[in-house]
Amino acid sequence: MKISVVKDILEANDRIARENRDLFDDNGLVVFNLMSSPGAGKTSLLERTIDAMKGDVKMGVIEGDIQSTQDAERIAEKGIPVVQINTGGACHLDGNMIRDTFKEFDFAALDLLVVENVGNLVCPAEFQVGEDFKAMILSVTEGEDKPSKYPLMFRESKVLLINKIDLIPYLDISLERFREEALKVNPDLTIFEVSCKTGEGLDAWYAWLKAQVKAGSAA
Ligand SMILES: Nc1nc2c(ncn2[C@@H]2O[C@H](COP(=O)(O)OP(=O)(O)OP(=O)(O)O)[C@@H](O)[C@H]2O)c(=O)[nH]1
Ligand SMILES: [Mg+2]
Ligand SMILES: [Zn+2]
Repeated sequence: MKISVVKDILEANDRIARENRDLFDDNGLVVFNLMSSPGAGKTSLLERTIDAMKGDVKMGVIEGDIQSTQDAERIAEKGIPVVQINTGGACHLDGNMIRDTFKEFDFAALDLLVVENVGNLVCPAEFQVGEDFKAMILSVTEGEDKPSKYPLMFRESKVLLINKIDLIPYLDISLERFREEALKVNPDLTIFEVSCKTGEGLDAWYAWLKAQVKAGSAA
């Protein structure tokens, strides 16, 4: 007897992610998967981005954390639809977890859905969730060696935000080297140097993101 085996978890996940993607496309929804190590500034970036998009782009957010609803509460303060996923230990989101949130959203009423992944610089990059693109944040306190030591997320991402540039005066680092090291791993990265504390550099990110939403919903 021939026994068929789903070759691996990633293959099964890719299938669910493709179904998610079809549903997003049917609703003209642009979706990105926001990843970084814990505390690099994902929720801070979203708080500012929601304010900047108001009136132009209708946003929703899925928050992924091992436990707690703190990030979803921060997003809910902004008055947009948000769902918290608690993975209960798993250190990344997968397609199935994202699918489980669908009943909570009215996708037809949204233009942009952001998935804030679990803070982790490694395996979130391995799991598609149905996104149009991946975005990542590297904060300047993490060090210029991170792209070469944790290359997958840098390779998989379309856009990199180098965050916390307001802290540079207190650190012994070179912003230029951050850029170079990231581009060595992925020469196609679009890079923004920003501070989610002061707002520096974020206007360019908002403009870029609005252009993505416009192009994506027209496609
Ligand atoms: N100085 C400085 N602090 C920042 C900046 N962006 C975020 N922070 C601070 O960094 C800490 C973590 O920020 P969050 O936005 O919660 O980070 P996160 O990536 O969402 O964290 P997790 O969801 O737990 O992985 C908070 O204390 C923020 O106020 C920045 O640009 N400059
Ligand atoms: Mg967060
Ligand atoms: Zn994981």
